[in-house]
Amino acid sequence: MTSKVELVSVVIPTLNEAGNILDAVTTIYKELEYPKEIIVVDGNSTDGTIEIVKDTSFCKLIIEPRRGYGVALKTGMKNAKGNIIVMVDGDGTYEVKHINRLLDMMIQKDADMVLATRMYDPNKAMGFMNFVGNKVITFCFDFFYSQFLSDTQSGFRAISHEAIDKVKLNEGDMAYATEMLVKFAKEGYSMIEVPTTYKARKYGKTKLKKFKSGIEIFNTIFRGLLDADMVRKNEEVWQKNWFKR
Ligand SMILES: Nc1nc2c(ncn2[C@@H]2O[C@H](COP(=O)(O)OP(=O)(O)OP(=O)(O)O)[C@@H](O)[C@H]2O)c(=O)[nH]1
Ligand SMILES: [Mg+2]
Repeated sequence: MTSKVELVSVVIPTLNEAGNILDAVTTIYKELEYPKEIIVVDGNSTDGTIEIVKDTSFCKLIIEPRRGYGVALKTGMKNAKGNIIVMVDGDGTYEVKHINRLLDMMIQKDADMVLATRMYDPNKAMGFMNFVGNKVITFCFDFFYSQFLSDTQSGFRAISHEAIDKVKLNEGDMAYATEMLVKFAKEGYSMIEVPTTYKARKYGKTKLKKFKSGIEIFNTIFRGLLDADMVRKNEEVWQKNWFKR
């Protein structure tokens, strides 16, 4: 439950995002209407990302040499001081100017997590394979965990710091984002969405290995079901989340 925003820690993982990161952080710095800190967790980029972040006066830079999207986010969150954490990619694909929507909704609905969904984007800019993969994963997640999400693979989320500290996350790469949803569902934490748009990557390469990540994500979803406690909690979670919508 999040009834007040004291400080927002924006955590941004980057690996060779020199053409994207400055626009992302300056937009967040200008647009975010709540007290904030911006933390960039870089995986030792070689394209100038580190220098660009250092040149800004308002970003805290952490170098995390260990590989993995989840590893980077975990390191950033460990260093976050805010009662709310916003995670978002530094790759220019998310409309970061929508950041206040997530926080406003978090307060309004007293939610534990608010995700920005890209599934209602009128421009349908997401790649076909990513769209289909996301839909299948999201259907399985919603079905098995009694949730109502439309974009489980969104990496743009506002999260209660207290809640994320209570769940233990083990995934080091892209499945980290799904493991977070599975563990939040198990705890009965509320997760809701606000709409955003999607922009195709203009600079750099994707680090997403579709096949490897797909297997890890499904593994995470099905492993979570082995916990018998989940079955008992499902009805309770469904009721709570349905009425929060
Ligand atoms: N620090 C760090 N950041 C990473 C690592 N892998 C990916 N990232 C960053 O995490 C974010 C997500 O990675 P992306 O390559 O955008 O993956 P994606 O969002 O699934 O794929 P596209 O947006 O479609 O390209 C980006 O900002 C990356 O730069 C890593 O090993 N270390
Ligand atoms: Mg991305």
